[in-house]
Amino acid sequence: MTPIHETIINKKTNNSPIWLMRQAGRYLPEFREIRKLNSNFINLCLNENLSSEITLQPLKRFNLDAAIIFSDILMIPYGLNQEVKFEKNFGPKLGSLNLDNMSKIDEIDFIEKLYPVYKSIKKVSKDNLIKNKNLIGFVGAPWTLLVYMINKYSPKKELVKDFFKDEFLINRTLIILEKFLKLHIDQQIKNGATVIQIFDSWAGLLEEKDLPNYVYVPTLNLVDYVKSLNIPVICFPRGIKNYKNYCDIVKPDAVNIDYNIDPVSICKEIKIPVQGGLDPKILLTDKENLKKETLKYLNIFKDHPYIFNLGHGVLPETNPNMVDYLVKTVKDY
Ligand code: 1CP
Repeated sequence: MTPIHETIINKKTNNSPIWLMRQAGRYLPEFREIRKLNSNFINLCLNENLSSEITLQPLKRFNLDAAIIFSDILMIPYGLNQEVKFEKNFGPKLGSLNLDNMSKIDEIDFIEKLYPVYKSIKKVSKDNLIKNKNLIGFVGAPWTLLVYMINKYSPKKELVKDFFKDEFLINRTLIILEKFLKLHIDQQIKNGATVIQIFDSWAGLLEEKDLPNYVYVPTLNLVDYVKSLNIPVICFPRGIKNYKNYCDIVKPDAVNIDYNIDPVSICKEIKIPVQGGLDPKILLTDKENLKKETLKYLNIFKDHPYIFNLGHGVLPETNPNMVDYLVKTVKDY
């Protein structure tokens, strides 16, 4: 059994598995090298030779326990025929959302459009570097995808004023998303993903009263689906205030915490395996501070099933030597 499966399934403590969100990405010079020659991000995700190579890049450098497939949560709106572009220094930009068009997409067309992603997963799963390690497949949670699809760009600043105006559009989109997210999860598993992570990066935008409708119910449907396929599922409801409520209702196999939540109270309140927490900005400081903060999380969770990770993705300005130091600190613990 892999170290991550030991932690999630057997609730093993003290074996310190580690992987990092955005471990494949712009902080690695070997990624930037490929990215420079491939200005279209979607096409890069759809190039199975390059995306599988990028997926394995961090495993060549660091003693990580998992690879996460190089793709993006916005491949789903792309697969549903909404235009998706990534603009330099701006982020994602989506085209208009056409419900009639989206309602007509059938499963075969969708799978065909995203086929290179699945082939890339298959390729990585056969590589020697992934032996006794996990290959993490992922999806965006329905709420976070809805945010991008309706807002059309990152809600970093705010949601558009009339975001909730068209209830019919919102409800229909959530139903369509559920269907195709299940399909996407299924295809990733069929091609070799051994863990699924559900990213709800914008769960923190919602008021408590709206969580059942937009976060709990749609995510629970996906979690139950992954469980039915006998694959562990990790949820990351970034920015929510009450992780305990979330875990009690959604019941993922493990939960990733963000860096704003107090890990001591999480450890006390939450019984399921926990992942992550360390602020990625700590990797921008110095080794002494990184070691101190890393040991803080390891000590707090030393008797709890715990997978080391960050409280959000690795920042592009991170020095790879700091990532190396982090992985070694965790492995030496
Ligand atoms: O070179 C570049 O400009 C591309 C930057 C980049 C990368 C490396 C984007 C654009 N996506 C990715 C890969 C990616 N995205 C992965 C696989 C690699 C890995 O993790 O190692 C994963 C799992 C994601 C998931 C993702 N995409 C999320 C959920 C996690 C999170 O960061 O909160 C989200 C919200 C996205 C949307 C997205 N894609 C890219 C960007 C810059 C963003 C965020 C936009 C925003 O701030 O709203």
